[in-house]
Parts: sequence; C-alpha cells; structure tokens
Amino acid sequence: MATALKNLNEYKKDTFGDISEKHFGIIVADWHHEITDVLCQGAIDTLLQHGAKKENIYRNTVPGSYELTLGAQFLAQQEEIDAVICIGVVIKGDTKHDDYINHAVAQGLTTVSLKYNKPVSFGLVTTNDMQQALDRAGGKHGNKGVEAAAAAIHMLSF
Ligand code: DLZ
Repeated sequence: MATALKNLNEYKKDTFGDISEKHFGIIVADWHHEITDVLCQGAIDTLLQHGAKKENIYRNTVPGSYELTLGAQFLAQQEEIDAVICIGVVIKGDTKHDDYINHAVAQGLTTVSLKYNKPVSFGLVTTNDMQQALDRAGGKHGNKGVEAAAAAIHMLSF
C-alpha cells in the first residue's frame, strides 16, 4: 500500500474504479500556505488524473490545522460530498503546540470519518522544520497531498 501510494503516477485510472461522479471536498489550512498550496495542488491533480471532474472538487480554507476537523465536518455532513481531503502543515516550535494540534486533528478527523461513514483523509504534514515540510510537498519525499487524495480514492472503492 505505502509503495503503491508513492508510485501513484504508475497507477492506471481504473485501479480503484470510476470516480467521475464522485464529489470531493478539500480543506486546506492557511498556516504555511506556501506549502499547503502545493499539497492542495497535488491532491487536485491526483483527483483529476483519476477521472474526477473539476466541477466536483470543492476547496475551502480554514485558518490553521486545528480547524481542519470542523472544516471537514462542515463538508462531510453534506450529502453530495463523497470524500474529504484535509491538508495542513504543522511545524515543531519551542513549545508543545504541535503535539496538541496533531493529536487533536488525528482524533478529530477519525471521529468525523466514522460519524459520517465517509473517507476523510489525513494530509497533515507534521515535521521538525521547514525543510522537512518542503521535502514532503513536491520534494524528495514526494507530495503528501497526492497521497491523501490517493487514500480517499482508494477508500471510495469499498
Ligand atoms: C497557533 C499555530 C501554531 C503555533 N502553529 C501552527 C502550525 O505550525 N500549523 C498550523 O496549521 N497551525 C498552526 N497554528 C494555528 C492553529 O492551528 C489554530 O489555527 C489556532 O490555534 C487558532 O485556533
């Protein structure tokens, strides 16, 4: 699975079934927007490559990653939305803020996913510094937005 996600571009469009009529919500945190924008574009490109229609992809922003959970809930509760992709970057600082945010988001997105019985993918990049984040936004460790979109597509195939 992990290997497959890394090599997403090798996937054939039909690997996970037809998503042309599926509706996707993408929630993007404004914090570190220079990175979250790249992650979001990776997610959108992935959805389009796999057959999603541009008009069926809804993008919304929230102030920071902490707000991803409520943003995800706003979208997941809408009947026409099939899957939600959450994008954020939390970089470690002098305090433990990153721990609190990361755990809250992980727990919160799991809760939303189970409550609405819809894929809510975790595109949260959690790193020690900016370089590690850049490495995961189109750098040497790929693009976590691509992986988050691929996870949502995969989960829709159940
Ligand atoms: C406050 C804060 C800090 C210190 N760091 C980040 C971060 O690295 N990444 C991120 O997405 N958001 C951060 N925030 C903002 C919080 O997520 C949240 O938006 C505020 O605490 C307001 O609820």
